[in-house]
Amino acid sequence: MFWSTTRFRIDLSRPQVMGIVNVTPDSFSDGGQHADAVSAQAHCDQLLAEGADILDIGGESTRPGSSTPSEAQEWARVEPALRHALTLGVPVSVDTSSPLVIRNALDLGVDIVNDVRSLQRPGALEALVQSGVAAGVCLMHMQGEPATMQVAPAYDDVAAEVGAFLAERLTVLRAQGVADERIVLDPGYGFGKTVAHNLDLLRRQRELLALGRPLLVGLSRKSCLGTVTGRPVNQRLVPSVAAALAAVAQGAQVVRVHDVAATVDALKVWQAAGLVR
Ligand code: 8Y4
Repeated sequence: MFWSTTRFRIDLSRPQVMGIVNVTPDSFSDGGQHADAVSAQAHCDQLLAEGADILDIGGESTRPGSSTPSEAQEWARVEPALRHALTLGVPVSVDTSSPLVIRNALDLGVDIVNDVRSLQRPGALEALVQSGVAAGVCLMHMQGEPATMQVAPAYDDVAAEVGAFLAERLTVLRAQGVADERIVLDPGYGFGKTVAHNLDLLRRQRELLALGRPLLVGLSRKSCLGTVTGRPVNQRLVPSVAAALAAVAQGAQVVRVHDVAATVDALKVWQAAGLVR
């Protein structure tokens, strides 16, 4: 299976590691936007040196309680990091729901749009379709909105409902002329899901492959790993690597992670043992 993106046709016969680059203002630094841009660029270089196959760059925090930047602010944050990442020779993904950011990023030549809101914001799908470039796209399931999604997540059958949502978004994109090969699907771990929902979904993750598209998953450092292990967010390296391997064992082709070096090492052991390609 392949993932077609603007510049790269990504071979998904081996697991791909997507490294996370957050460009949100550091409240402890008084260096302003320049310092943020420099540290985001250094982070791109580091993740690449650690073996990242794809870089995912985002400027809007989806943490509950975080304030939403304007679209122009979000673009100002991510633009320098995107420009830098685009020189590094690997596919570059922009993590955004903003039509303005999608449009500008695709004009710049970004390879992938990773939208936790699955292009449901007014104008977002149009921005992708009217860009005139065949970018890749990741469609993710979320129940509710980031500010409130963890208040009372509820499902009759989480795997069935996530699958139905992703199938519907796939249909909508196809109807707009987005080729299947450009699309990957994501169960959206932690987005409007209890720990039990997340674990249920992980156990049944392979069912989502019946939709015919590859799976991208993000479990790295997430709160459900904290609940399972009792570890705070800065001590979740081992839980995160274990979760990434579990997701690959359950059919995921792309893992979105903070800790690229450790994840790449773990996957190398599986590859050496012939458990994955
Ligand atoms: C520490 C730091 C603990 C950050 C948790 C987090 C996904 C995603 C996010 C995902 C895709 C996050 C942008 C949440 N999660 N995109 N984005 N899939 N496709 N939280 O699972 O990393 S942000």
